[in-house]
Formats: sequence, structure tokens, C-alpha cells
Amino acid sequence: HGVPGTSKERTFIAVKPDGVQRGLISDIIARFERRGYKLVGLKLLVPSKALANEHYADLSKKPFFAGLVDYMTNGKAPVIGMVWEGPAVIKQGRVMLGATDPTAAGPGTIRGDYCLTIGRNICHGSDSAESAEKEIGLWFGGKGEIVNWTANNDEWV
Ligand code: RTP
Repeated sequence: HGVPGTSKERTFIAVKPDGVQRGLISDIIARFERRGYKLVGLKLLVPSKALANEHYADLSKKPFFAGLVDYMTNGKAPVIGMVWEGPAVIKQGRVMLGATDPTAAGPGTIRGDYCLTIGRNICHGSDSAESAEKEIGLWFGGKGEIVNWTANNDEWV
């Protein structure tokens, strides 16, 4: 699960079903890749209800919870789950996504560039070290699903 506060910090970033349907997977990956973050986990899946319920457990009392879980799990389009690693990736990942409500997201952010509706805000990012640890453990369990590798990009001329 990475080491928060170091260059090995890790976060969970997802492209939600509307982002996949809209063909935004590559753009979202490209932004993190070009920034210099390292992709250490990647999968495409239709999450189970159990996974979505647990992922959004903090929101279980909200009126939009059932609709949120259905949108994530109904299989109309899959989800891309990713683990990205690098300095301050938890905080910067959220900055790169933009505000949860896209009408408040600045230009240059993913949500600020591509969407307007809170219920269809195309992406997710862990909001704290605790959430990152929980979410990475939830979405990535299998042996070898997260890969440690050397990017050779941390010593420019
Ligand atoms: P996220 O984890 O997706 O980056 O968003 P967040 O923590 O900033 O926001 P949170 O309040 O935890 O909401 C999680 C997701 O729930 C959906 N939502 N729908 N219909 C609504 O009013 C509403 N409010 C929130 C969004 O998909 C949001 O990303």
C-alpha cells in the first residue's frame, strides 16, 4: 500500500463507467503518466455490489447511495481501477481530478475539462492516506496485481 509522505506514496484512482463509456481512459492515464507518476496497478472490471458498497461505505446513509452503487455496478460500462505511485500522489491526484462537483472544478482538471454533473463525474481518487490504503486493499487483492518497478525518471539532467 505504499508509504505516504515518500516517493513511494500510492493512491487509488478509478475511471468510472461514464468515463469509460466516453472514451476518456487514455486521457486520464496520460495525465498521470506525463506528470511523472508511476502506474503500479491497473484493471478493468464491473465491480460487484459488495465491492461498491464497501468502497462507498461512508456514503451509505446518503439519498444518492443506491443510485451511485447501481451506476458503478450495473455493467453498462466497466470501471478502470488503478494504483498510481509517486510524491504527494494522494493530494495531487485529487487536484488533478478537480472538485467532486464538476461545476466547481477548475479548468485544466479532469472534471473541469470534461463534465458538469456530480452524479457523473467520470473519475475517483482516494481522499487521504487512510482511504488510499483501504481502497487499494479493496480493489487489488490478488498476488502480483501490484507491481514494483523502476521508472528511471527521477534524475533529470
Ligand atoms: P470521489 O471519492 O468520487 O472522488 O468523490 P469525493 O470523495 O470527493 O465525494 P463524496 O462526497 O465521497 O462522493 C463520492 C461520489 O458520490 C457521487 N455523488 N453523487 N448525486 C449526488 O448528489 C452525489 N453526490 C456525490 C459522486 O460520484 C461522487 O464522486
